[in-house]
Amino acid sequence: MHALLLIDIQNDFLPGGALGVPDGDAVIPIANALMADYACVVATRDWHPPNHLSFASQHPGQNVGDVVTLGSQPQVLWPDHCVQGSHGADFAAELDVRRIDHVIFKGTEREIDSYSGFFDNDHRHATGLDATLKRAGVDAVDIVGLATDYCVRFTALDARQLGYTVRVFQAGVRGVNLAAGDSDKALAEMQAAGVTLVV
Ligand code: VGL
Ligand code: ZN
Repeated sequence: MHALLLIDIQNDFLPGGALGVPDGDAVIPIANALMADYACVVATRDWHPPNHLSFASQHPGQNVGDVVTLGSQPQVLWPDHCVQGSHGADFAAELDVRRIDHVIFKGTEREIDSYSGFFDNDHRHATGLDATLKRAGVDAVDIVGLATDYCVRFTALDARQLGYTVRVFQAGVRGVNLAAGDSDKALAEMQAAGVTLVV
């Protein structure tokens, strides 16, 4: 059984948002069109407390784009984004939320980020996504959303590691590209891990 995963299609990741992904709004019509084809649609939401340690604002003297260590992982520092309950954390207004069956919140613990929809970046705590999919009888996931080089990438890699068949719709993802080529590198990494890239 296939599920469609909608990764972090939230206001703050759209152009003009706090962590706006270039052309990020292009994924919305693709997500809306795909949803009709799936019996199981699961959306993730980046959902940070206001003092989340992925925010540069929590590290005096550091700037957005600097890298620190959180848990055991290198952590890029971001602008404040997707704060729990804020407009920026809402689903994009144009997203057809009526077709979403399950919502998974991630990045909720101050001390560790969660790029993957399945686990925090230290792989210590599960978000419930794997359990939700297993309960629904899902063995294959198709992925669209934001951002290619962060949350799409780590969700796809964890899904492969958990044994799912994984496809990423290239037209339905967009990347941050802090460094030029990051998204292409992420797609190549996913493909090397057994993810099928659907053009
Ligand atoms: C994301 C950076 C920080 C994402 C979330 O959804 O890809 N990127 N938080
Ligand atoms: Zn985040």
